[in-house]
Amino acid sequence: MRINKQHIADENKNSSENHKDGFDFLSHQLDKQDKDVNAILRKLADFQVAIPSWALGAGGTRFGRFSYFGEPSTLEQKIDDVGVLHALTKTAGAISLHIPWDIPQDYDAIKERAKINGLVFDAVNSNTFQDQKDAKESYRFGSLSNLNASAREQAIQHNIDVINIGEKLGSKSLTVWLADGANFAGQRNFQSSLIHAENSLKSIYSELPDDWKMFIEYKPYEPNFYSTVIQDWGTSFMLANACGEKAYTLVDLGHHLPNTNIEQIVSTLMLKGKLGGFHFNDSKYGDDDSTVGSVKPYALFLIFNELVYGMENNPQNPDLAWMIDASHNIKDPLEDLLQSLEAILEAYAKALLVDQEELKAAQERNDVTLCQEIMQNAYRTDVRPLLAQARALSGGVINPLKSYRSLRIREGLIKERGMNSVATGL
Ligand code: AFD
Ligand code: MN
Ligand code: MN
Repeated sequence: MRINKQHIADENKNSSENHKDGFDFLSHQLDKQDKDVNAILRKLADFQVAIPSWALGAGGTRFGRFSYFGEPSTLEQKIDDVGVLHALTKTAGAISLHIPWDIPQDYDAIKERAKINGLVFDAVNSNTFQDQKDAKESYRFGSLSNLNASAREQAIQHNIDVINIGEKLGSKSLTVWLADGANFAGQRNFQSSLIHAENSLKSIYSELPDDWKMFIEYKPYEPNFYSTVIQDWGTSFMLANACGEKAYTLVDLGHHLPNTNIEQIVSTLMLKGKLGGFHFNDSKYGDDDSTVGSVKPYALFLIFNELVYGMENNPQNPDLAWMIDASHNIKDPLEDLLQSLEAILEAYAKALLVDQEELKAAQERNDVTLCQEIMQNAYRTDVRPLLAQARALSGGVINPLKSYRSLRIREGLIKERGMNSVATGL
């Protein structure tokens, strides 16, 4: 089902009166605080978040997987699903593919499909955490850090193949996430694992096209439960530096131990010009498990405050690649992604409201109370009318979730694909 201009216009007609009241009130308040509402609206409208092809079906755990009805079972259908998100929000203008789950059969047709939906191809993701059918070597004991040179070479070659696929689609970056590590103490020598991982990453990097970037994710645990080769931002940063200027660290919100100060990591990486990408999700215990902003919305705001500061003050850091990296077990994945997009834009808008000059002055006076007040005043502002206004001005709907339901999108997808379609991926 494709959402057209008429659908959007009809939807907005129903919500426009309420929205206008809310927006007029808020913009009046912000005017009085000397905020440039139009500049904020432009920034919100420009902000594009990539949707990963693996977030469009239901995830699962080792205990089981409950498919969601009408899931996309082909790459074409996944592109259409992101097209729905983008038509409603005008914020999801890119798709990030996972290889080999999403290898295009017909490149021209896939590119055309993306174009019709207003999408570009974001970073391509390699997969050396699962054994592939007919593969010569197994990743049971690691991929880029495997002790067996032939397994390492296979994993390196896979990443090069992924770059080649991405080039045909117009992608400009490769994201590497390594599952490598150890399940048991004493299983592996930490130093040799790291040396192998570094050399393998350098081999991949040497094949990276000039105008590409390589993003290196880190993660403290899972699927290995004793140690992970690239366990934290420091290790990723070190490896990115070892590779060269086109290699960057990627921060995934779900890849931190409890209480890690992620905003400080963001700030440090941007100061050093090495934050390349960002994966949004939220978590209580594990990885990718909750909707963005649903558990720790204030932490998300503090992270955005550093991102905004870095975007304004760190020209040494490149434009960031934003992506939602989520995997949900029971919700309608598209509804979940709509909620995530809203939470991201909300945190961004609030961070844009922080008065940086006032904050700096309060910090210089060591007025700790005022510093906290400045942050919390911004955070406590209900910015949702700004988001709705930015969307409506860009041709999206005022209330995406409400419209998703009233346009009966999921019902349409079930009719098209059936109740029991299954998305490829994990
Ligand atoms: C897993 C990893 C990581 C990665 C994604 C795609 O934890 O976040 O980005 O798979 O490979 O979620
Ligand atoms: Mn990730
Ligand atoms: Mn993850």
